[in-house]
Amino acid sequence: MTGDLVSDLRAALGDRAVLTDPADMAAYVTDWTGSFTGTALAVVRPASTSEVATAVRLCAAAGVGVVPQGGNTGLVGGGVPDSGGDQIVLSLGRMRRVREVDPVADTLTVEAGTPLATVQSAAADAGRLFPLSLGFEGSCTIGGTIATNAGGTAVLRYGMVRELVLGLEVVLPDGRVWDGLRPLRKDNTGYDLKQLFIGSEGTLGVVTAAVLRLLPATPRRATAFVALESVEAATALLPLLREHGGGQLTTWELLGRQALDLVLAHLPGVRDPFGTRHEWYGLVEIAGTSDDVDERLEDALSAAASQGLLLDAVLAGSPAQRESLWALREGVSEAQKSEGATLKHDVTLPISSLARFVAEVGPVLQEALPGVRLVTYGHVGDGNLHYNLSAPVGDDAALQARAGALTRIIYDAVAALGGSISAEHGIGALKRDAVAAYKSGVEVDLMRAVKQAIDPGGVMNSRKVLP
Ligand code: FAD
Ligand code: 2HG
Ligand code: ZN
Repeated sequence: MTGDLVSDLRAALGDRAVLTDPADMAAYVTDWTGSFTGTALAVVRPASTSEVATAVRLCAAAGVGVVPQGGNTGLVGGGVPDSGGDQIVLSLGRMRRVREVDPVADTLTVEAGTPLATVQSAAADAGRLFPLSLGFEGSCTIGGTIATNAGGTAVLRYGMVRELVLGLEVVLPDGRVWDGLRPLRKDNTGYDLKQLFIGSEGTLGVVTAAVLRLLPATPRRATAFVALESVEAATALLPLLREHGGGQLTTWELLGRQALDLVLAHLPGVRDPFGTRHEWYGLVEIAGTSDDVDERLEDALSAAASQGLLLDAVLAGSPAQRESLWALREGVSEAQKSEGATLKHDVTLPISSLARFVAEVGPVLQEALPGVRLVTYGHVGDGNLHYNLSAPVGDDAALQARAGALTRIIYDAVAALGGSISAEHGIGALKRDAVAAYKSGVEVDLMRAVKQAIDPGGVMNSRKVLP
């Protein structure tokens, strides 16, 4: 049966669109973190929406599951197959056309496999801004960011992907195409179907194209890297930054010393901007169209210093300096990966509880695994921490042996403080089983009902997200 499927896919899409050689498939069956590796019947690379529809229809008829994949930069193992070897990977990598830029509607229509950086450039070429911004924007696809409802470093101002999408084109699990590719700002005709697919991590359908909102360009950027005494200082600074930012505050990021140490140890060409060590650092950016962004930032930092919330600050005086400050923040994932075994926890809490969370959980983790390194950083302005752990120096095995217990300590503390175990990376395979423990029974029932209604045959990425 499945041998027939591969022949049918080849006949319909062409030989070059269907990979079965393990060497050709290798890059598609292991994720960026290296923690998730599986096997697949085939990797299918359609070039158009109708080819996606054909591939999904053939898989559904053969009873074979489909794992959609964009740039394979996801951090929860959602875009790679498991070890069952009975699914196909459907890569959107060949669908990378910008279909339309509409200056009147202020929208951009793109195919799902378009890299995020290409979307940003297309917006810039039109004198506008597509504000989604994250570390691997050259590699991740717009379809992947939609499927995960990605966040990044400008959520504080512009919101998550969910707020940037006006319309979607989706291939459904039975191979039909839902054409919701509309640029409408207002459409109150019942359930907002596109929002079901955004953040569904490929479990309800394959996103093939999207209409995206464009925003005013922000050519003037004022950026500072600051030293802070505590997480409390970082959260106390937020209202000040907001007040002085005057609606132009775009980024407020946090970095613990351990995170900075890893960046300084592993990334070439970076340096500590301060002469002395500090416990915590922040990266702030105010962006707009006029030069007052510099003044706004300076005023905000002076006010913060006079209230004792700031220990030191470096302002970027040139684009090159801005890049080097951003590199310290954006390099953490890569640096932590180079350091060895990592346990990722992309958590979110009410902002007012972040400091308490960090103060209370750290000592409990140290007791559970002496020497464990707390690599804490993230989007503090959104209440989102990447509360990642690295193994005690030279002892990756200890971290792996205690992984379950350490994660439970963190998730229990998050739940007790009213937070969520995934802020922006999703559930995928990594957190699938935790969902049952940390979402309510009603929520899990509703999610299952949606899955059953749209994908009763369990074709789409069915071993992910739902417990
Ligand atoms: P993939 O990894 O290929 O897939 C991700 C999920 O979406 C999978 O479940 C997959 O099945 C599904 N999927 C992919 N394409 C489609 C499609 N067309 N239709 C339906 N389902 C699909 N995330 C943030 O939110 N904020 C960050 O700041 C951030 N920074 C990152 C930094 C680094 C260094 C890395 C490696 C990742 C980062 N991420 C961040 C993770 C983030 O989720 C991804 O980078 C991005 O959103 C995924 O895009 P992708 O094309 O690589 O998707
Ligand atoms: C970031 O904010 C990303 O840098 C990646 O979301 C976080 O690697 C991680 O855990
Ligand atoms: Zn992040």
